[in-house]
Amino acid sequence: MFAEPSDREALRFGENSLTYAELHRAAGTLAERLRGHTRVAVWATSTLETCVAVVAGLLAGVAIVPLNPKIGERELEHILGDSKPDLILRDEPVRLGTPGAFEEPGPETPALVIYTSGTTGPPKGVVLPRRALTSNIDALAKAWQWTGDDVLVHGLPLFHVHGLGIGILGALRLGGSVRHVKFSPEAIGQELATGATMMFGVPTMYHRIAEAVEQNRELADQFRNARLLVSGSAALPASDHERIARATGQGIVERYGMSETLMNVSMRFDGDRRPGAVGLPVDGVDVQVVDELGNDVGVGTIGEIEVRGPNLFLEYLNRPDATEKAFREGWFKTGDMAVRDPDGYIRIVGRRATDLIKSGGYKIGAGEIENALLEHPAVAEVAVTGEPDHDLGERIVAWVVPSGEAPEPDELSDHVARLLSPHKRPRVVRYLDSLPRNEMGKVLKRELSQEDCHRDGRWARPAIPVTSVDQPAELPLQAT
Ligand code: MLC
Ligand code: AMP
Repeated sequence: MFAEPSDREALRFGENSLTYAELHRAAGTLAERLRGHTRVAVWATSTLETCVAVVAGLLAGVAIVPLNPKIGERELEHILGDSKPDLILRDEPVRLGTPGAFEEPGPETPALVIYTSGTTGPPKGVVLPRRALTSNIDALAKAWQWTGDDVLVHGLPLFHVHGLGIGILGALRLGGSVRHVKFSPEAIGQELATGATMMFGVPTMYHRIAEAVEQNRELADQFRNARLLVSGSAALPASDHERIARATGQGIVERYGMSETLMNVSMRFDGDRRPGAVGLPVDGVDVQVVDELGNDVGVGTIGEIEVRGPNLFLEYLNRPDATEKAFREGWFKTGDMAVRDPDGYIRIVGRRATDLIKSGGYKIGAGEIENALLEHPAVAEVAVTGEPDHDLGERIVAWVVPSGEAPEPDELSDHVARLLSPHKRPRVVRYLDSLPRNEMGKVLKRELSQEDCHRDGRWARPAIPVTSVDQPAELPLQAT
């Protein structure tokens, strides 16, 4: 699964690094302890220790459950209760012992369990087998001409498939190096100026890079020298793509993926880097765009993306119902809506579910935030929506009917951060007298975001002035 031991640097986090030889010893030593277990949770701080623990799990054939180190109490309780890990590793010291040999586990052996949000309820554990990772990394290596000579820099969290599954494990399989930084355009630029050849990031990061390189010629030149910049996890706005191209000469390579499928579609290193598109299916992955009946919609018509191939997950842990519902005749239904250009290039145009929010590249379910907010004594009713945001792609908005006096928005925001995760906190909190509902009592969320709905009086004006946590200047809602 991984490149052979050698003196090449495998991983670097700030001052700390490990060669492939050291990584094999460190991971092998820990793997001895993991042998025989089924699942092990790892407190996925952005450290060498996390990478060693994940590699150890893979050596021992034990599934790793990475935990967001900032996870809140309710979410942690859910993940531990659902995945029932045999062990939880936290800041496990790196020990360079002399481990024995490990037999390569079979391709269907679970490798990672990644928790991902749905529209309602708590996150589901996506069980990814080894063959999904190996086949997908090899397909991406081909698409991006990614080799052991590359040095990847990224500042992504290590509890999702982007930063961990493809970022760390991809480089380690191909024999290249990874340098992990706390994300800032300057930190990435610094690495690109000193040997890093490629970068992975989410669109929020590229938006911040676009702003920074336009102001700073030296930084722009650092990005100009990169071999490859890859964006994914959410749609990269064509405007940011173009701004970066103008300032640095780099056309960003976009790819489209999911926790359940890893990477499905990507631009090629030597192909057209068309702003607003995600490219062509990667090797070995079948992609179709279909209508409600499962028929191919053809060129230029919007349909849902369905995927089939060795990149797919095994199941949602403990959720056979959800697993079954996610497939149609062997095809995984992504819920993403797309159109195909005449040359096969795919453009993602939206999502089937409005209750899924992508903020900063994180997928967040409206339902889990609503449930968390309803636990707050000052919240009588609530609806959560996503609103366009230049920086985050979408920002989380909570529409709250207070049970008495409305609390400070920060209090509700912190409440969600504490219960779930900081990235799931509402960025804007708005108070209303009531929520618009249909005859069945279901909240009509689309009406919440339509500006004219308060003009036509279908929902009451805010009980107190509209209040924003993060972006007071941008609020469109001015009740009259
Ligand atoms: C803020 N913070 C709080 C808080 N408010 N902590 C506790 N309580 C509160 N109320 C902290 C945060 O933890 C964070 O700490 C810091 O303040 C800033 O928080 P933020 O505002 O949420 O971060 P932001 O600057 O917006 O981050 C932007 C970002 C981040 C782009 C760096 O969103 C990010 O890392 N995104 C990547 C998501 C990702 O990897 N997705 C891939 C999913 S896989 P600190 O210490 O962190 O600064 C997938 C499939 C595929 O989608 O195709 O890839
Ligand atoms: P996650 O569940 O966190 O793995 O997020 C997967 C989702 O991210 C997909 O279903 C898409 O909605 C979205 N996504 C990933 N990459 C892209 C992309 N390049 N363009 C648009 N959406 C993307």
